[in-house]
Amino acid sequence: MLTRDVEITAKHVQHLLLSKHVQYLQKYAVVSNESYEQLMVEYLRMSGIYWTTTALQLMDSDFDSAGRQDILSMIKTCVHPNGGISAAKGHDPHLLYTMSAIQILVSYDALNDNIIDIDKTVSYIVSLQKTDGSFMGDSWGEVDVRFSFCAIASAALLNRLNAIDLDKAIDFVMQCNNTIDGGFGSRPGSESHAGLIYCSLGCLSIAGELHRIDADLLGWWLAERQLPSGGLNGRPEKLPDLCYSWWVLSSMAIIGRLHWIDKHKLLRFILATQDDETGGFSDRPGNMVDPFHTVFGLAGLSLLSHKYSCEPIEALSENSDTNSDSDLRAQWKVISDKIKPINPVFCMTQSVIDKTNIKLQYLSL
Ligand code: 7TP
Ligand code: ZN
Repeated sequence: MLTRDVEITAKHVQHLLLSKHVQYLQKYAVVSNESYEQLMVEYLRMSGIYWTTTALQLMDSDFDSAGRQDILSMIKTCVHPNGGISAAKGHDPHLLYTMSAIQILVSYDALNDNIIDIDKTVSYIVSLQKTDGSFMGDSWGEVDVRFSFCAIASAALLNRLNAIDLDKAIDFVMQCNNTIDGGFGSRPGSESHAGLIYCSLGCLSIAGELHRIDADLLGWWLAERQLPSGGLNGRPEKLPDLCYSWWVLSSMAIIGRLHWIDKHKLLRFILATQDDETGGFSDRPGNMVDPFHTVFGLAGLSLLSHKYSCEPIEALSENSDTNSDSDLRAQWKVISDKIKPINPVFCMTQSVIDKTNIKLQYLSL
């Protein structure tokens, strides 16, 4: 079978460029100064702010209180009379940006600062649930298991899970489960995809319904996403992409099978996607960086360095140690010291989730 992959060489970056990433992201965090990059991504700005601020929080570099106020005021301009939140002022509300805004507000401990009306936001979420339990992303009506995750995770962060019909919502998520590979697609009968598996497992973890999946079958499919380069793809025969370090790893962490991938090879791939001039991470080595891949690169490193409990692969490669292997090994301590633990369901710093009432389920082997 043909394998589509990239090659990682000694020329690629092999250590974490922490301060470069902070510099890169701080440029994006400034809401009032409409830089060229920001205008380019106006249609997803609320998510861009969530990616940027979460990445900075993971590196413990989010002490800019002026930025916090600007961001809270910006969110206020995106709240619609129906309770939904849009990507930017004047755009239509959508569950995607409603969730991003809620994630930002929770991480800034600003849920009760009158930026949003929680009751109205909850009724917006409730209004998008259909009779089969699925959720539409907005009033245009597209249904996707991603929107189930946005709805369930948002309701949980607002401490109002009881407002939605969770049993029916989970029944729909389970209809998206494929018995052939244990994965999940966007709708019943759709092909499995790592991003949708993450969304589905997030729903099941919040609902405490993870016993409904075949974790060994799914864990096997997820482990098969790792390519010889060490990078992960989102489904068979696709190129590796850094953001799948998050979608696949967080899924494996939720089902207690994170140690089924080779963490050293993946570390080498993730480090190689950094840009040593501009800072930030890209999808593949040498490509253009963006805040999206930057947060998921850092989040993947966080999971790998804090959550990977068994070390069978490390033990195996111990005797074939070259100089560059031991340099790479030394990076683990730097990474776990410099990047805070991440929550695998919400992709927010674990310390923020610990302050909420949210109960999450995880499987163990
Ligand atoms: C550059 O082309 C795209 C393609 C899709 C830009 C955005 C999208 S997307 O909105 O559908 N989306 C998120 C996404 C964002 C970026 C990006 O963000 C660039 C700059 C910024 C500033 O904040 C880049 C890509 C991207 N993608 C596409 C992608 C990811 N990996 C490979 N590709 C081609 C993902 C996409 C879907 C998405 C996934 C998760 C999520 O939480 C929200 C949206
Ligand atoms: Zn990607």
